[in-house]
Amino acid sequence: PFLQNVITSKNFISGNFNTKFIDTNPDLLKFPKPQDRATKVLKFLANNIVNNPSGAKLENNMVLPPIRIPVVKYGERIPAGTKDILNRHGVKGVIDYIKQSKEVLFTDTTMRDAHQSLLATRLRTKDMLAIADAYAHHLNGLFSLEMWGGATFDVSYRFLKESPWERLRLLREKIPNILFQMLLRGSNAVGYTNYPDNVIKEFIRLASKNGIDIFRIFDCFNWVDQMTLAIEEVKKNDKIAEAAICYTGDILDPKKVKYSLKYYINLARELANAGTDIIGIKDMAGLLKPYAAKILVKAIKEETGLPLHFHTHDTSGNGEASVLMAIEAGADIVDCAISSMSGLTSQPNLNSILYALESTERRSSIDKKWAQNVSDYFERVRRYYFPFESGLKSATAEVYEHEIPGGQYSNLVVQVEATGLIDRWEDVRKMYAKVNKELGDIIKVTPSSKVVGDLAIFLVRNNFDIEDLYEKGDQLSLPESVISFFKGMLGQPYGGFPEKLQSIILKGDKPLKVRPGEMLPPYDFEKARSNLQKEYSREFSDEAVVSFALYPQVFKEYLNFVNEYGDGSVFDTKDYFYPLRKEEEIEVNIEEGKTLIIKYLGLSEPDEKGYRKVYFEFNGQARTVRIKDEK
Ligand code: 3PY
Ligand code: ZN
Repeated sequence: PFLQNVITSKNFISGNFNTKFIDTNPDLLKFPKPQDRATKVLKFLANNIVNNPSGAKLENNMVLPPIRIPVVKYGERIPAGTKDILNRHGVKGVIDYIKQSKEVLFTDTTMRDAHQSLLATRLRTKDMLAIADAYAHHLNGLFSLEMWGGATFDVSYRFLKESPWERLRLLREKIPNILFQMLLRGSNAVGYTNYPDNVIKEFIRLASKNGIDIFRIFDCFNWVDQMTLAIEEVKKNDKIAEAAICYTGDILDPKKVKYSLKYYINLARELANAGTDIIGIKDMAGLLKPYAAKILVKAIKEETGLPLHFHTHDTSGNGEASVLMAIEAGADIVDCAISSMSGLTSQPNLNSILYALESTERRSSIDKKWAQNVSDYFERVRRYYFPFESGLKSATAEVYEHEIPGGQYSNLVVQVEATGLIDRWEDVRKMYAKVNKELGDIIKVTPSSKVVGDLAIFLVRNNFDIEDLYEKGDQLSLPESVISFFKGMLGQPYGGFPEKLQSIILKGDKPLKVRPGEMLPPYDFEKARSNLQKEYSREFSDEAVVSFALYPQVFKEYLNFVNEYGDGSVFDTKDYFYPLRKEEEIEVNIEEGKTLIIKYLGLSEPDEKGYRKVYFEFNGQARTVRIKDEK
């Protein structure tokens, strides 16, 4: 902690003081009150009971299954994996390894896209760490783990009250042998808007330093200008750049001319010229039909000669067929999720595809028994997250109509629920398709997908239709994301903006024509750091400062929350999300060997100021916590 007291004073430590030092620096003897972590833990639980911020509830008779962690052969050395190739032979070593590999290589997306797509990104670090040894010791045949980026960064701070950096560091410690991969939204980093170039650079530097090896870089409009800076920066950090093509439309349909095979081939060439090490096909909604996958993969491989990494979502149920077709056409690496976290809006099933490839030339050496053990683990863990599931029970062909990305789907359901519109979820999906058409049939992936989603919800909530946008679009208080899109703040969509609608919504203001990152003044990191240090009287790391640069409000709310309630990551998942039930007793491990035993006894009615008293037994002693009832 950054406190100018005597034991942390630079002058004192370096011996640069005389006998008057203490007299002339009285502040140095002001020591902070030791943080009472136990009180924070009780406050956190009391707040859950009174305000239930996660919205998750367990009915009285509901039981969640105990978590079972498969036993790893401890004491044995962690076997070598792809990360060792990068460590020893650099990026070129990894690329050569991919090129000479006869096997299909697999990326496991369970810790990023799978839970983003199934559980509104809520999977907590604790539940990842518990299975990390199993990955390191037994699933070292995986090419990479996609475990960071996309929405995980924001959601960690916003909803899980834990640090995404800590997640990265802790997983890296436990899994030193498998390449770590993240999803980077080009000029939007891990946010929903463009950032100044120096923020993108600093973010990539720190992500690299903390353990990311492969950066899948995309732009929501496939605008290469918004990707080159990130590609170059990744390479400067001696990491692997995987520039990705976002797929939309249908190359098989001669009526859908906007996003043709030729369009994708040209794009692939541009990305190869921009210096990408691997080329990604990012089919974020799962629209790439199996036979189209075969054509596209083959064409792009021929055009670029680069290793190809294939990513899709199984929303339609055709995802596994697309993966197999992509493999057939020469895809080098494919994304899948562990069985119990796969399917629907998530990635296709890793375990099943391993069996599908058995006895073929491109069969994988990944340990199928351990893939099952890990699946068993997640099957139980997933149950704890049921409030965040989308409700989808089977694959749906409707995705070919609405085109909602898998990674947006479960988040959108939660957003729709929070707006009180869950009864009109079907209408929102239909409106999503209409809005897309009206915006010019854009590529929908974060953040452009958020624009479409926000506008669809806005229209449904207000009982408006598309015509209302034309008739009174200049008078409506449209979502910020929509205005920002029309202003050009997300970049230039392929094929341009729908100009009539744009001029109505911007009320005649001129939109940006150039890359927003060029216009934004560089971010002043040192000023941000010193402001934070002043406000919170402590030191802030580079990682914290860049988090603040990306998400100023969310990051501060996180800091304030942690000041008041402590770090959310200490709780088991049940106790983190769900209010305790009366008479329930739990254990909280606040650090190795330090366990609190807490029993919830009951609560009072609110007093005249709206505060309730929450009664606990804490390590055998009675304790009361006052909490404002915000409901
Ligand atoms: C994200 O950017 O979060 C995505 O998952 C895009 O598919
Ligand atoms: Zn995805």
